[in-house]
Parts: sequence; C-alpha cells; structure tokens
Amino acid sequence: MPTRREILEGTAIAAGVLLVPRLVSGGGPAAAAPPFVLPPLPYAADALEPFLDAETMRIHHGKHHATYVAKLNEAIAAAPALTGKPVEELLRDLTAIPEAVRTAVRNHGGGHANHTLFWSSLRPPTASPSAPPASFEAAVKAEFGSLVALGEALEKSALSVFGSGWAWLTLGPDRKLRIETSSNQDSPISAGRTPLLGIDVWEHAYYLRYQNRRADYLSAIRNLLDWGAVGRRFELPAG
Ligand code: MN3
Repeated sequence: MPTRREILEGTAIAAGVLLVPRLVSGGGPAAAAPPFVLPPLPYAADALEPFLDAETMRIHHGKHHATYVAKLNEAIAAAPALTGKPVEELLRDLTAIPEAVRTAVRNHGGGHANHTLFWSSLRPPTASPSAPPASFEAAVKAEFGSLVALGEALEKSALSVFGSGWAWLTLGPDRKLRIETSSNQDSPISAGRTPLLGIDVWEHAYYLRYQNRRADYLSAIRNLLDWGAVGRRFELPAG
C-alpha cells in the first residue's frame, strides 16, 4: 500500500508540481527560497531523555514548529513587502503589519521565534552545563536572589498559565529582568521586551509523556535549562 507521502507526491506530480525545491536544480531568479526555514534541533531528538522524550521532540519540532514556519511563509507570500525582514522585526511592531496578515504573523511568527528560542535554551542533561556570564548572575541575584530561586519562580509562573501559552524571563529596555507569561504564541518582543528564556506550556510540549501533569513536565524541564545560553543573551546589545 502506498504511504501517505507517496500518494501526496503522486498527486503533486500529476498536477505538474515539482516537489523538489527549485533551488536544488540551481534555478533562476524565480527560484527564491521561502523566507523562513525550520532550524534544525541543536541536538538529537532523544538527547533530552528522560526528561523530554524523543517522540514529543520529533512531533513538536518536525510538525508543530514546522507548521508555524510554513504558515508564516504563507503570510509573507500574501504580503510581499514583508519579505526579507527578520521575524523579530515583524513581531516588534505588529501595528506595522498589513491587517490582512497581522494575526497570522502574530501567531505563526511568534510560534517560529518562540520555538527557536526554546530549543536553544535547553541542553542535553549529559552535557556539562556552561556557566552564565557573571553580569547575568549578578542581575539574577539582585532581582531574584539566585538562579535556583529564579528557576522556582519561573516554574510557578508557568504553572499559572491558563490554557496554551508561555512563561518567560525577559529583559526590558530598562535592563530589568522580569518573569512574565503570554497566551498562545504571543511574544514579549511585541511588548517591547527581549525574551531571554521561554518555557512552552502548550499541552503539545508535554502531553505524550506527562499527559495532564504540567507540574511534572515543568519540574523535569528545569533539569534541561541552559543558563549559560540564557545568560549570554543578557549580554547581547538590545535590538
Ligand atoms: Mn510548542
């Protein structure tokens, strides 16, 4: 029996559509790459076991994140003036996005940016943790007391999100660290703040392994947080 993919490809070929990206054949000027591409996971799908399972990671990255990218590209195709702008720039001022695609950019641009940050904020539990920069540790100490206290406060905040959303550690233009939450795929970038760390609390992030036990997922994920990577974002210039 043919697979779903073979059927889809057969249909596409019958319709005269080449599924092989035109870029591969070294195409001409019309063969522009879609503006956004799904970044690969920075580790193997099973690298976060036992805290996050490989199947969840494959679906979360390969289906959910990939869909945000595809739908963001659809929105850009419908509003070509946005072509070439980084996703952070799109999210920074949503009022500047044409109304016809504003919700799509907010949801799918947010989804793309949020997940990209999420993957790169986690590290395999077997990897030796990299120390955050001293400047970040000092800011965390001043605001929250310690990294452990920050982790606890983030976990509590993530637990409080009603429905689908995110818990964040953000940096404001005033250089103040904040814990905040957002609904759906809304990004702190749209509120004028820089996300340093985001924790995905959509059920798709944990349901396969943890079912409805969001608290168990959140305490598991604290074993994976890469404070070195988070702290290095604190040192980047704003913008
Ligand atoms: Mn997600």
